[in-house]
Amino acid sequence: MLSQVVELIENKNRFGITTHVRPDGDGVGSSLGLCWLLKSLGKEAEVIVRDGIPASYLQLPGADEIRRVSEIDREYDAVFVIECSNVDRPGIEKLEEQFVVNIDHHATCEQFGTINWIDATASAVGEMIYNLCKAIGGRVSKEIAECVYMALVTDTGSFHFPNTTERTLKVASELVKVGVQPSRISEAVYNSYSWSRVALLQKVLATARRDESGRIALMRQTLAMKEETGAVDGDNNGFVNMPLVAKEVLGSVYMREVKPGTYRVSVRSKGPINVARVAESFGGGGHKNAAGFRITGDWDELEREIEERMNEAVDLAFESDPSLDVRNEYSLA
Ligand SMILES: [Mn+2]
Repeated sequence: MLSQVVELIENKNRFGITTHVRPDGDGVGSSLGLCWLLKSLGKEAEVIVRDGIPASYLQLPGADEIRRVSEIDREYDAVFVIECSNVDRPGIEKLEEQFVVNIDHHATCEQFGTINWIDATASAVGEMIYNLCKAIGGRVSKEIAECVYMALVTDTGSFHFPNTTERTLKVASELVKVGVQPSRISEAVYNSYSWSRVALLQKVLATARRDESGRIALMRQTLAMKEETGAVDGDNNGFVNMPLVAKEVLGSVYMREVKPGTYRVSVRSKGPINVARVAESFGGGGHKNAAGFRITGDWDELEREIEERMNEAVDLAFESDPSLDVRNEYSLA
């Protein structure tokens, strides 16, 4: 918990910080924010990751110093592992031999660290890094603020998602107070892609359809689409959310072929519909409204199965609260 993390930082000096493979805004922002905090306290710290950092996050202060490694190759007093469900998620060998500090905001996270600080009420790990900074008596520098703000913006979908709380906005406000320019961070996150994202979106959206109920939208991305457009990892960020702009769509399924016969599936939902359960039933996981899994088999067959589970999830939401009109909940009229 937090007090153990504070004590550790006060008593030790050399720290590594890492996050999951294919790092996202919370992973990179929180890692860099923590790194700036540790340095401001006179500690030695560095961020190490297995994969490359997407271009939008490379604009964060300190991002150019992130070191790519496949195994632990230096001596640390402790290694912070940011938002990982288990110790293998960073994809870094010998990590399990380290003094590991597990920091996450997912309730489903395994207690794999020597110290585990899990706060499922935090919108992003970034919010926890801000709390840590306050708890340890650190100053929220502009660098820390920019990194933490990036984490908040990306994990809350620009403060759209249900994990956005009063506390999230309060923290964001504090970050702006110390110099964060929200428009600059948003530009970096949302308007810094290559044209390949537009080209890929065109092809993926062309496959969008609704199931018979009209409540579930489904989209596909083939390996060929990625090749033809020259798309890179990250170009498809957020595609899964797009069908949800239609009021009548309550759930969205986005299947992308990662190798012939194998698909990464992202599922999204509105309000009380729990798609984490859908993902879990296929061996994956996530949050109530945003989850994912990996699956192998016949594309059409798998899609039908997923479609069925998604409809079950919608039905369950209605059943558990008969007074609920999921459609009307999203109507402002
Ligand atoms: Mn997160």
